[in-house]
Amino acid sequence: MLSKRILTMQDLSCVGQCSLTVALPVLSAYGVETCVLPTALLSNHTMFPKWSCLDLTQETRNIMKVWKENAFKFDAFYLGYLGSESLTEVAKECFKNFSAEGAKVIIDPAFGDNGKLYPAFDAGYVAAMRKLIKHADIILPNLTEACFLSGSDYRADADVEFIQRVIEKLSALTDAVIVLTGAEREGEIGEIIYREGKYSYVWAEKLPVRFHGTGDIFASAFTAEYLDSENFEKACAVAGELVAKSIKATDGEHRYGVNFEHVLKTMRK
Ligand code: PXL
Repeated sequence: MLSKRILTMQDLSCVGQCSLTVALPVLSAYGVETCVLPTALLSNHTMFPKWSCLDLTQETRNIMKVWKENAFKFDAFYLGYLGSESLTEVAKECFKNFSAEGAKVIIDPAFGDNGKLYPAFDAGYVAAMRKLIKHADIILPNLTEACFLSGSDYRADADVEFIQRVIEKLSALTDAVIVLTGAEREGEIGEIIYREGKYSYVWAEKLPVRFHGTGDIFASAFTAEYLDSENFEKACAVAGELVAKSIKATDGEHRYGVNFEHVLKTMRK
């Protein structure tokens, strides 16, 4: 079996599961050969009171120079938290130089939640992401990111109708399939998928707790399942189930992430 080789581009946070420390184990467990382009090295993710951050823009350019000499190509790119505007330019260079034929670009904008930007970001980063998503085949924004990208006011009590209006505004900026994550309706949470002017929906039971890092688990499992089946609804259902099982397996300090390791372990035959 010829497997797909993907490149994931996101930060490496040493403490607090997110980004690469989630993407690598999840993608491997789902059988996807994964290469990495680390965008930044952080002491921990930015939901802790303090953090250090080394932006790796310069080193990514050194890495890409050698990759060119080695003629590396990837079947898909999966992007999460990058960290700075210059890294969105690096991402574009990456797509241009290292795409195998028919390569897919999947972008999780990963810059905010609950109506707010993450601490490291500002309007300039949102504007850079707005340009980057033009290069995507699939984007995975939550409602906060969809609102910032489309210039809509965020509403914590958003219903499906409101979310669809935001999605339609966002669709003016990109031809990508939009998979809006974390949509809510009575007692349920799920994804609203907007593809070629049509909607589909994947709903599951809403759990009464929220944990940091679940967006990255969702995006990683979605990517793995989508590359295998090319079925958006199935990819959302599989990813949503991994998140729900991981939340159920978790007790303890929320900022450290959910116990997805336990779920991956129980996937062993
Ligand atoms: O999970 C998103 C994420 C990824 N990487 C870093 C973060 C966050 C969210 O706060 O701080 C460094």
